[in-house]
Amino acid sequence: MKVALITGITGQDGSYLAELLLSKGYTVHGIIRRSSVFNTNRIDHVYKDPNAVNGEAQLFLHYGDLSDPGLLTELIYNIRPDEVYHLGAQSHVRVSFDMPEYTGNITAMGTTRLLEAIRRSGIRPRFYQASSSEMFGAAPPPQNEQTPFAPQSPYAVAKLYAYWMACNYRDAYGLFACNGILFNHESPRRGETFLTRKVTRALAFMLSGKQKTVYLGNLDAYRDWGYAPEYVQMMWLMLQQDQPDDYVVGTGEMHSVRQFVEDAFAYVGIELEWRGQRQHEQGVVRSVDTRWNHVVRSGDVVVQVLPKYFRPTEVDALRADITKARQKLGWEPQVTYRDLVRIMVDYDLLFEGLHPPGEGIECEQRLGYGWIQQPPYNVTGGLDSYQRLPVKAERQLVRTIVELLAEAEGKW
Ligand code: NAP
Ligand code: G4F
Repeated sequence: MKVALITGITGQDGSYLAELLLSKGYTVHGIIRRSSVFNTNRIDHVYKDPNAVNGEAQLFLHYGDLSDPGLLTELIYNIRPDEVYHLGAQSHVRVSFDMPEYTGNITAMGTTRLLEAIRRSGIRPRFYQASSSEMFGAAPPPQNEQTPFAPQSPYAVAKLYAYWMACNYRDAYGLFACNGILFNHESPRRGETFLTRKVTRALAFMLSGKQKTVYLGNLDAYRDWGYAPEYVQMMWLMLQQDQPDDYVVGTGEMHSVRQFVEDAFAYVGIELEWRGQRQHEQGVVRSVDTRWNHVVRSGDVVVQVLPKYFRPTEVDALRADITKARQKLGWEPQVTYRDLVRIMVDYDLLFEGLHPPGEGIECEQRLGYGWIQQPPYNVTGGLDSYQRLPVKAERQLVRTIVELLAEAEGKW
């Protein structure tokens, strides 16, 4: 039975990866940060208390931090992992301009500390480095493994340093180290301050009468947005190859921020039009489905652009050239951009206790990600309380909603 260690297990990707590895029979160890409030809500549903359940626990959590080299060495030495997935990072690009030194300390130096912990321990796990398409920065799309890097933020510079450290430990010490250069990937578990989730969550809040307007930055950047659960499968696959290598993973499609906003609103029957200039633009409701006109009306300003959300230097356009991953790993993304918008809106509506259109949930079920458990949120009382329903009840609730939707459409 293989043993894996995941840094960043409480994050979006870490939580999906933990579920994937558990479904493959791995024993999974994760590093979590001490926090004054619970920060494990993305993985609570797969955690079994090792003290309470005889022999059943396969997921073990350890306090630690990427700033603490001694502890990292101790953890590697004691856990003796076969595979290390290094996902922990200060991962927010805009925040990295506010905290450049901290971002360098955690995102760049944290990687060196972990690599050194591995080297000094004498244990030789396979190593996955969570590299980012942000490293391509100003390089025009499409970007692939040969594209010269041109980072545009402290985050991207830190990730580039970490990328080269992983390459160096591969060349210098023969470590089986792989860089997954992943383009943006999203899900209902995406952090609430990243663009896609900020929009779909705000939309759900508007439809439940809790919010009037969402405040955004640059609407004219383009991103290659994919579905996170598919991307963690690629992380695992990279470490199962005969030789270590670096791979670009994306969908090969790109869309603007503006389009994402329009498509999310259009999916629930709200049409937008844009007024004003770049840094002060507004998204105004042109028409609205009668279902929502008790909370949203024609003429409402639902999007307001604010200069403070612009970045000092922006990455204008990212689109992956996935030829290598397609040829060597058989990568073919299943969830399209259109599906992704629908999945995220459906779940955020569900989390707000609203009846979602359901095409996204249906798509997710059709594609059969059997290893994903339903998102660990309170689906009845909204995101505010974060009280959990038992997992079975959550699954039942989602199933019931899907059945009701199908029935309503005469498909049953
Ligand atoms: P995320 O949701 O922001 O998760 C980041 C994780 O890192 C969290 O578990 C966080 O812990 C942990 N972390 C932060 N600072 C830490 C520290 N000082 N010590 C230990 N752990 C720390 O990010 P994600 O979207 O899952 O992304 C996973 C990785 O892939 C990141 O390295 C990210 O930069 C990279 N990446 C992401 C994308 C994407 O589109 N999602 C694309 C390319 C690369 P807390 O929960 O306690 O905050
Ligand atoms: O969702 P974002 O914050 O993601 P960004 O900056 O592309 O970074 C994400 O993807 C990277 C992979 O390429 C990861 F490495 C990184 O860790 C992270 O997961 O912003 C997407 C776009 C940007 O162009 C941004 O300027 O949306 C634009 N945007 C416009 N208004 C906004 C907002 N982004 C955020 N977060 N918040 C806004 O209000």
